[in-house]
Amino acid sequence: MVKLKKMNYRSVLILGLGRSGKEVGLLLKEKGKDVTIAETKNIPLIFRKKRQLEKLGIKVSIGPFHQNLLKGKDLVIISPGIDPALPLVKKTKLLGIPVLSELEIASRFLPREKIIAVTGTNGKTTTCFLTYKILRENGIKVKLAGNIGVPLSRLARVCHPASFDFVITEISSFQLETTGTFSPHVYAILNISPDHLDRHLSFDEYRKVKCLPLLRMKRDDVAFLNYDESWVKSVRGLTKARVIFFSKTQKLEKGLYREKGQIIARLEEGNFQISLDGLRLQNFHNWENVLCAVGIAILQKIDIKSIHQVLRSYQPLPHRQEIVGEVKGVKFINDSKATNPGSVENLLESVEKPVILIMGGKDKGGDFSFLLKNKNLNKIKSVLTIGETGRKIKLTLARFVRVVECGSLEEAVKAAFSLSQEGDTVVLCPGCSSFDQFRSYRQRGAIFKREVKKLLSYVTEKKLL
Ligand code: UMA
Ligand code: ADP
Repeated sequence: MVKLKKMNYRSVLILGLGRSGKEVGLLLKEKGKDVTIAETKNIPLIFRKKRQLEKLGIKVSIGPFHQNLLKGKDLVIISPGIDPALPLVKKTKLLGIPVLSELEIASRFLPREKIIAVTGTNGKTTTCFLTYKILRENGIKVKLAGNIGVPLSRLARVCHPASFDFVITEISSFQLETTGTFSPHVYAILNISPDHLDRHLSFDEYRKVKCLPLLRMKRDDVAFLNYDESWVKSVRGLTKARVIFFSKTQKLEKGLYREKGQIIARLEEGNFQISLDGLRLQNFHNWENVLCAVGIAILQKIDIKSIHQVLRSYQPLPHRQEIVGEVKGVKFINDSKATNPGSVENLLESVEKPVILIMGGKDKGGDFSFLLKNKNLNKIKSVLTIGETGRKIKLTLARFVRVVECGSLEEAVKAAFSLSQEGDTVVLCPGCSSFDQFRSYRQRGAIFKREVKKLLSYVTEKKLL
């Protein structure tokens, strides 16, 4: 018998009518709550959603977030994109009305022993997909949800808990920030580097948020922690859960590590070795994703041979160091999902020199001066900037490398090609999110690929090859 947490609130206000707001609204309406959703954007899509939801008895208010919205409400739920520092959210707290995230609410309607959650600054999506594939291909009934794209509240609404064994949930700091009880059965922290500092007060605050589930987990839960990162390693003391370390750089007495083309696992479940022959996820940073996914699979008693097979057949996801092609001996790579400064460092670790970087996008408070201390700085031949952070990146890096402000991605691709020579690599590695100029990192990556194709057909037509 599955035990779920209580949800005594009667009249709720949800802020934000994106995917999360809509799904948590539908979930709570089905549970008999009085639901109002408020959204500030007055665009046709929002009006369409309003009409749809009002037919189902959900009230939708479009316009500025006004204090009146709080009248009669005993709970406010915020979408991940809603900053808790907004005046209305602050007012809510002052009035003593609880503020919780969509993730918190969704998790109250799901059995915690079925939740496997993955967080970290980079590698979440890759790890979630890989874990999902290994489990699914071994007959485990598994779902994917969370920051990866499908709000967890959708799963809580449309899937009966008996219809799946586990849900692999990608977790962002935005979703965790306003949780009160969220506590998965398995929780992995892949790595931590500064990100989202336009929203979290400091790097320290961001890290604290990532620890919240650890504080709530129980003895029979499992936390996977990256042994290579001193801070991630240090949080082991915060949890009652069993801790399993993984390391891509050193041998561990207990845990999972990589040694001479093999994964070695030394766990309570036994000692295992998996050959990494033929694995496509070969970049150094991907090892932590692979180690973590393998650890989770071993806990589920999945046969080592099957894990090996899935690892070998796994195709890396697009927009993550994706090779697009070559034009006149210049290689083009799409790393549009590199949305924070740390992921630029990972890219530099993976590529050979000389590299021409296309960087920039929405300013998330990231500090690019770290690149000046990076041991791979000399791999960068030039930087071409796009978007909101173009000037900031130029001011930071221009004394050390050639930086050209291009504004648009189309211009940056052309400029990169004209500055390149045979043997160079051009990488779209923004280090910033995409929302200043694009709908998503996917659209940004797709435009980059389109522009590279255009270049290729141009040089082919003109017989420049
Ligand atoms: N809004 C207002 N007033 C405001 C601010 C926002 O009305 O003052 C509205 C917006 O107009 C929008 C809604 O609130 O309609 C906000 O929705 P949202 O941004 O939370 O979007 P969702 O569609 O619910 O998507 C969220 C995650 N978005 C963010 O974290 C910003 C998605 O992660 C996630 O896939 C989805 O829930 C399902 O769980 C995206 C993301 O960029 C991919 N995540 C960040 C990242 O990966 O770095 C954390
Ligand atoms: P996330 O979901 O956390 O954004 P992704 O798997 O989508 O992670 O990868 C995002 C970016 O980070 C890509 O540029 C990818 O090459 C890089 N990356 C993937 N895994 C890791 C890792 N473990 N450490 C650092 N960077 C990583």
